[in-house]
Amino acid sequence: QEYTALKLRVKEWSDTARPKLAGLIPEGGNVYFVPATLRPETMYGQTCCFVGPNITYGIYEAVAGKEYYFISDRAARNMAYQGHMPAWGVYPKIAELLGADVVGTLVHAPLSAQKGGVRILPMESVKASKGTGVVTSVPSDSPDDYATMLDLVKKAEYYKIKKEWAEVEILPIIETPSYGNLTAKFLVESMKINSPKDAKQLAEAKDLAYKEGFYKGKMIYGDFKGKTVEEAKPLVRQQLIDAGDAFAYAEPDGMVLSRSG
Ligand code: ZZB
Repeated sequence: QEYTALKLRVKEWSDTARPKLAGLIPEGGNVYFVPATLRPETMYGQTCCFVGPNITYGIYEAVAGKEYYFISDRAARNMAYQGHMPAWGVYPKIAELLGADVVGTLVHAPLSAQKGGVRILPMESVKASKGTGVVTSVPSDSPDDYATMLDLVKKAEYYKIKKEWAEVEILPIIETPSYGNLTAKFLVESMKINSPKDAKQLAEAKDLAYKEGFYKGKMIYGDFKGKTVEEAKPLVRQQLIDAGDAFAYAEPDGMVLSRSG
């Protein structure tokens, strides 16, 4: 899997994370949450960024004294063999935090229409074993994100979040012939998906959203408005990489290794 790894710079830590990180990040150093995405063309529509509340994450030094990545251990190790850490195979760990510790942190999300930043929020279905364990949320085009966002708003107290962190306006960015301009909302409603725990239906909805978006979608927002999604995807990705806001991240095929070895 070839992902785009996006750099969401921390603007303000959650109350739980701040004291745990005191003195660990040098003056002038920036920490980034780094979600892995297959849909760089949807980044205009980011409304928050998800972590698994029970997943253990690290903060790793990617550029000495300057850049630090909040990701899973596994992702840090992979990145160390893809040229994204200070030296080959080296991934210095500065701190360890639980996903729950960083809920409420405010980050700057590149390209997002939310110019003031977006919040780190909990998502139970985040897999520690995939991507970076950090997932940026685009509720206009990802059924999982849409269903989770509805649940977070509905049960804000249970999730220990402020309702307004999740209650962010959903921006239409891609128009499709079958599902309109809010693909995820359309699919969640028409398939009667009631909860982020409806895993089987959500997987089906994701499949449909990918296919319709990629083959029939047209951009209705951003620099490549009017182009097809197929045309815009590599252009947005390159723009993010050129700006220093993203980099290519490949997922090694661990399944094959464990099966044969
Ligand atoms: C933003 C985005 C916008 C995504 C969209 C999808 C969609 P896949 O398809 O199964 O290979 N993701 C990444 N890492 C994780 C994780 N550790 N746990 C759970 N979800 C994860 O998965 C790739 C997509 O799944 C990624 O792309 C990410 O969400 C999420 F409009 O990033 B995506 C129709 C999907 N639309």
